[in-house]
Amino acid sequence: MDGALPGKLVAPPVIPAHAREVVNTRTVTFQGNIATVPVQFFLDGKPFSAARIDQAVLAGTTEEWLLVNQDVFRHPFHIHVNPFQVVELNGAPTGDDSWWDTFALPPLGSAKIRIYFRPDVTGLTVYHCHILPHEDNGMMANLLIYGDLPAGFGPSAHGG
Ligand SMILES: [Cu+2]
Repeated sequence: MDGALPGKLVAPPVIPAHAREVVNTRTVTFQGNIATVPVQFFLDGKPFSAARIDQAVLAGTTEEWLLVNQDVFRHPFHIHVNPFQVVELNGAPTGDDSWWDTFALPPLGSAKIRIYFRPDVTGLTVYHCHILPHEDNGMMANLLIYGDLPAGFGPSAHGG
């Protein structure tokens, strides 16, 4: 990337995520601790670290992520690059085809989402809570979207 703006905006995928084969599932948990100063927020029990890749996904595939909010606060999940569809909310099917880049997780609730990782965009990106004091105090994680890998590495080598 040379820093130039793209010449056109990217439309959501034509085939909805719920109509695509799910090749991998993951669970991401959201936790908070307001007993500390400053407060701390975690994804999968860990505060953000720039030195760690938390999830690695294969470009061109669809994944289903169960987002579990173990906190008493609402946490709006936000992910960069690829939009997602919410297929279940608190375990109940949504029947909703809307594309989201941010979706509020209810307190002590869950959302199951499907993400189609478009094949033409690879690299490192992030997902995080979209409440600034939460993401700034730990509730963010690194996502690697990878393309071709050397022989012997593939979807079975996924983290998460
Ligand atoms: Cu939050």
